[in-house]
Amino acid sequence: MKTSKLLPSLLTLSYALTLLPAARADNPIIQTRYTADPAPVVIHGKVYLYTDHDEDHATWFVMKDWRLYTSSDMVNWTDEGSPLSLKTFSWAARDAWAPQVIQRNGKYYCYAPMTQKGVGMSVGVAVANRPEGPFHDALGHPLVHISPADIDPTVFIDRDGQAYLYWGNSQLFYVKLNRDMISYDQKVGIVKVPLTPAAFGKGPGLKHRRSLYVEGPWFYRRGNLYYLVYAAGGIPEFIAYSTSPGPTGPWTYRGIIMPNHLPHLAFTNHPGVIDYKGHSYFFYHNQALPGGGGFDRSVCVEEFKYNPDGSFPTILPTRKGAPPIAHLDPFKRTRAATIAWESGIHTENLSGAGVCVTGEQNGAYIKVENVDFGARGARSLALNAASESSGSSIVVHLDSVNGPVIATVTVPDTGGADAWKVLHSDIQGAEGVHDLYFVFNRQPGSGAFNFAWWQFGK
Ligand code: FUB
Repeated sequence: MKTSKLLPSLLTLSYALTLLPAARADNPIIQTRYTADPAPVVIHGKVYLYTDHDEDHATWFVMKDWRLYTSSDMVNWTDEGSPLSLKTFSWAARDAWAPQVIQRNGKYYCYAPMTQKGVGMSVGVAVANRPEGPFHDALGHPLVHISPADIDPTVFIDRDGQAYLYWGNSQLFYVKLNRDMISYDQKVGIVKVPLTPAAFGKGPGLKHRRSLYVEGPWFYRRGNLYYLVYAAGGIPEFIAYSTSPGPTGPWTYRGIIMPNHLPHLAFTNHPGVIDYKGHSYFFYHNQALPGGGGFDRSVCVEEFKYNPDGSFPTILPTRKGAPPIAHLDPFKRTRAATIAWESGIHTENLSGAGVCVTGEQNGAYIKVENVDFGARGARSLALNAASESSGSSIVVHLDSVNGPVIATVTVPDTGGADAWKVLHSDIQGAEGVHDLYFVFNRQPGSGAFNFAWWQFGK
């Protein structure tokens, strides 16, 4: 868990200079944990972003659980906790690597690779009644194990109802899934997709004129064109793509989407592509957070537009990421774990209260972006907190961590870190659209303090 944000350096400065001045999301979009291998999916009008979780201070891929974040505006991301972990699969030994989730039959299926005890990397499938989970192992054994490199599943349902699962490192395999989504047509078997250099055309390259499939496939259809976006070229990886007139090829190499050798990128990269509310988004990971590295990565997002012929533009990583596409309504209850940017806090799933925020340090803060108080503004604030000592407060600022103060909510000793109390404050001066900063004012030696949700009143 990180306690400070991007370190000032010349490298960071050049990265920051790619910013646009308008309000935009902050990359990496998740700061409370190291996250990798983004798997976004739109469900019920919301973006569900499943990720891996790199453990802190890792010197190899040390990954034990998967995490979920949701957003309706692409800038504020709500921590939904961990919907599944290695413990979900009795046969798993380690390596909770790149998953993908899809909806079918009123259920949610998560395909995830992990090391099978005594065997090697295998792909499992877990099922849930809600996208938030909890997910349960659908089979009690792996769905596929055909090679030592069975990683990075990507799943897709075509318009005729046929589902496909692609996966693999160095070689890309696929099977046709049956309608139950937890078995596949053994007759078709497993076919290698011809994504070898010999099959490539002359796609527009930057440093590379040819590509070589490595891993991280992301498979989808747009109109009549089928896309495979993937990590390519060896280490450090760049993101390339191929297209096909059908779900099983023939594939044509189309070029590089995100080059490598750029500031803050990790030696791996991993794509996730969605359309949401009329916009197109490219998710990837970098190593930009403090303490970050090839095994402590962080998920980012950029908005892009397809070219008229369906090809991708080159997408470069930016510090500011995608712009907001909706205002956040402050008059609805918002979980404190809804965060555009933070400093010095961590999130934790507390029984009875869901994922909450803990501000350990004096001055720790949460930024919530693009909040619309309307012309008449807000007059009151309610927030739900639990504290085992008195003397702390949450100070609410507009537009910056030192901006105008609209509320100071004193947090009493509520009787314990799990004894929740709704606290109230009158407020003034919150009209129109603002970023909100909830700043934690902590007394030295004060005890545990948790923050569950907030809501403004008119
Ligand atoms: O996160 C572990 C592995 O690194 C993934 O499976 C690959 O896609 C690469 O990102």
